[in-house]
Amino acid sequence: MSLYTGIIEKYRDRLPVSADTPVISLNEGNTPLIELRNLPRLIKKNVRIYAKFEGLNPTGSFKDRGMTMAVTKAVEAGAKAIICASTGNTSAAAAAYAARAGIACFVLIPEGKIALGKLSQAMMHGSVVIQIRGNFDDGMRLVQEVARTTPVNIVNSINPYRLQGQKTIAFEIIEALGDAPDYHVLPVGNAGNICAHWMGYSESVCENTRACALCAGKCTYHKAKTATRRPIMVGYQAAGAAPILRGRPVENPETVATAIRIGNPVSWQQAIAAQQESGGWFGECTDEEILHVQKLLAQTEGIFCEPASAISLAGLLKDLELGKIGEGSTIVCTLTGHGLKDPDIAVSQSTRPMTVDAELDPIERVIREHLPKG
Ligand code: AN7
Repeated sequence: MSLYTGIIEKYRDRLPVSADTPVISLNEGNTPLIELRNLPRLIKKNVRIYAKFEGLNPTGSFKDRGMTMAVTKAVEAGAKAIICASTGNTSAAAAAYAARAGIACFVLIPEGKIALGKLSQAMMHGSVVIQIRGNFDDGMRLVQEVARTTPVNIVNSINPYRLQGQKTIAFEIIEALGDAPDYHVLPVGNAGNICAHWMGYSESVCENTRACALCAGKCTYHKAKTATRRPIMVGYQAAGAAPILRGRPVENPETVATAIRIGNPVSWQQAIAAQQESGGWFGECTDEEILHVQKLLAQTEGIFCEPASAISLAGLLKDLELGKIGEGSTIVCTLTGHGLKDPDIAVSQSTRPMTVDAELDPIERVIREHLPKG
């Protein structure tokens, strides 16, 4: 029998764990890489676009990859309680993994600004939910302060184990494609994930030569590696929460994509380093663009991601249109969270269901009205 048992077991040789580490896992990772078949045709571009659908993780977002590592290491160190500030997904993952580990979990969330699905997860898994009259950045600051005076282990991405776990997404992509893609596009909020992706890609290529110009793929070190190159990294921020693009913190970030409603990202400098080293860039999308593409993806490809995830595709479509990403490219797009996380957004922008009498006639009429023509 060979059950898949999560990213730590799978990539144990590339993660900071030992044989005695008590692994806390919900079998996260191993998410599908889905080729978008209809969108490239629709936009008339000869490109290969793959969606890495992280919404299919146990709690519905990529945060599970980081949380299995952070909680595992916390438990190994004897922690009895973890804490995080969150726009929603981190708190959902922290709550679930803490429950699995049998330890306490405290989450600080901005009052009224996290999606219903995420709030329900934190509550259902029994974490102590503290809503603050402030935003994520306030919460992040308070978490760091309170961790100095109380015995709680921070599981935000300033905890280095988080990014260690999240880097495994790059390992899976390389395995699936046989090498790194030309471009990797993703949303940027607190900016940890773009750094984790870059770390994962970087650890997969020959360190001596990076592009392997010297060894030409022949040295032993190179042979132990899984990729011959690294992708160009492109990160997208919401127009109302784009500190990296503005070059300064945004005091009152606002966006419909509440997951990335962050004005002062913790991993700002490392994210810029990843962008520069890879030869990539940052871009921005309006709320309108985000919601349009969320729906487009749901209706042309059958993939339902949350608004913060759709920004990666919204930005990609713009950059393809501008020619910044050329024809013939292979692009991977991280869809960071599931659309079910935010049912309010989905319902508010979709056609209302109709109500009819429980009779054959009206139903038949509706079907005839809506059948494809021809
Ligand atoms: C769906 O949950 O910061 O740039 O507290 O939930 O690594 O922060 C969420 C972030 C993208 C941005 N997509 O990733 C939190 C939190 C989704 C997210 C991001 C988040 P980072």
